[in-house]
Amino acid sequence: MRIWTTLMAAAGAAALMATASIATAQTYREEYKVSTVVPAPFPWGIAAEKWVELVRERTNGRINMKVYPGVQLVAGDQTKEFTAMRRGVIDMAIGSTINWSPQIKELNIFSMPFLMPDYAALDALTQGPVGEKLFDILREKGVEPLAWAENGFREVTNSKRVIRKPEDLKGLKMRVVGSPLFNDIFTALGANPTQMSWADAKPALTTGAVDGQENPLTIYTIAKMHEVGQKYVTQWHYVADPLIFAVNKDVWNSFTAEDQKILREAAVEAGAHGIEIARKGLTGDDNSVVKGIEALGVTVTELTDAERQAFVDATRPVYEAWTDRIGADLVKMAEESVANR
Ligand code: X2X
Repeated sequence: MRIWTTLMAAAGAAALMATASIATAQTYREEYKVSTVVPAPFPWGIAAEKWVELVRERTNGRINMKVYPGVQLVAGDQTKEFTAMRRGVIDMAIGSTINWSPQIKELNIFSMPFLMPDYAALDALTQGPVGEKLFDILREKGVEPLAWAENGFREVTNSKRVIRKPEDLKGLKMRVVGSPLFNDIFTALGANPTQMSWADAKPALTTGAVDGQENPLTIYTIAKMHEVGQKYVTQWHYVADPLIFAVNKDVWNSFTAEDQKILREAAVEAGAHGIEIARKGLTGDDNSVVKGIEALGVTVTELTDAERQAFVDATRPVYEAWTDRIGADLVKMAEESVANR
């Protein structure tokens, strides 16, 4: 009798488990779409591929994700990516804080000119109370944020001349993206900024519709911007854009707790890997990215502290105006995190 009961219990448990796994398989979709702006071999795209790969491995294929680069799910308009993810047109994304800032004004914190002097400052924001606060805000807005990765410190390039002082930007037509904050910065510096998606940027540089742009040097190198006339690069490190891994709320809630954990841990790992390659050749003793750009016949200018200060001063009114728009409390929190890094 006891044996019979045990056998029945075991059979019952097995049946239950089979039902559970069928239910899971039925609720999960065949594919989850992951949006990015650029594909591998940009560090951004590599981080995305790594996430997909780790999740596939660790869920034994239960969660099958696919990267859709070029923000093709929103016809190339990167400033619509966040809204599309919130509405479920996009399931998941690894997005730049710049591209989501039109909907989440607080993400403009990373675009405050000269707030972050170095990578330690950037890390102090993403890994500290500012990062936590931003993740809370994202959660309130209907997505589940999981981890950080990195596009990088954005340097200014152009086809006309060396930029060493604000006056050198005077009259230059500059491609900018995402936030009106960039319009304000470049206008304050005497340039003529134009908002444009990444898809339109390279053609505009090729035809000379614009003279310059700003982007991390990994983007400059991999997109071969020297071939579209960008012969002058100035390392002014004025802002940096981290990337955020996030999932639409309903999609997130459809996963089991076990799978949510896998997704989150894989995002953290893929993000760390992405950050490592985004900084390779740009940190410590390794300046191979800059050397590589110079080897293409491009003039790379590093500013002295005094030269950099002139840009800080010229953009200070913009910083102050945007402190109110972003929220004085958050800006103060960020300044403190930077000071205590
Ligand atoms: O469009 C850009 O400049 C890029 C690729 O860096 C972003 O998506 C913010």
